[in-house]
Amino acid sequence: MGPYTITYFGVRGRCGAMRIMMADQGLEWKEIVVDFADWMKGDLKATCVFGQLPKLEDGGFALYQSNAILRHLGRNHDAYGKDGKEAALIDMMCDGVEDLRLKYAKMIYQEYDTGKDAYIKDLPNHLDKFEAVMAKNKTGFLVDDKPSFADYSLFEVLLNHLVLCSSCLDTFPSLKSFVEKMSARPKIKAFLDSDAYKKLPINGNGKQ
Ligand code: 6SG
Repeated sequence: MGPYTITYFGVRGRCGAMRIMMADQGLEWKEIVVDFADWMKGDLKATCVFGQLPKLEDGGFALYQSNAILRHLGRNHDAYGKDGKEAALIDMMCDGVEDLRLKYAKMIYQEYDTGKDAYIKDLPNHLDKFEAVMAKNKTGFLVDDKPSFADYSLFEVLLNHLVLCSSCLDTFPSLKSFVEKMSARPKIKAFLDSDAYKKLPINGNGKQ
């Protein structure tokens, strides 16, 4: 077992990308799954810096905020570019993915019944930005020539969007090829095929 422990609810949610990243990096980690009734007691919440999960423990070091966790893993495992400019571009792409993640979460948790169709209709106006970056870089990744934490985050968000709308990448050849190639990486494929992954719902309210 490696030094990492994830504490989170029994969903993919904000841990989907970090789990795929750790799997692809060949890391092992422990999972502590928090039951919502236990969470509501408030004792664990009171110990969390922002009163939220996920938490990543790296040995005795505790970290909150899913994107800070991705960055920490990126630094630790050489998935944060070759120099400061590449790191800045990777940060930029991760923040772009975060914007899409927040829009998706708002639709899933607040507007699923009334807003899903409009969300899917507007989706190309967000995906085209990632398509342009991916097409321009030509390596099959957003920045550099190997996956960074931003690629894992984008990949996971795209998998979720393919569940929402299976044709959503049909007009985006670079993103479609990216998802196919990431899905075929042996350690990612093994993880996506695992019960540990498949048993978890994408979102906490069961919508997808
Ligand atoms: C929820 O929002 O799963 N953390 C969540 N909720 C509990 O008391 N910016 C940070 C980050 O990137 C956002 C953290 C995030 O790390 S994730 C949290 O801690 C709280 O605030 C989304 C998710 N939701 C499902 C879930 C299971 C238990 C609480 C939330 C839905 C509501 C109740 C059961 C299912 Fe539920």
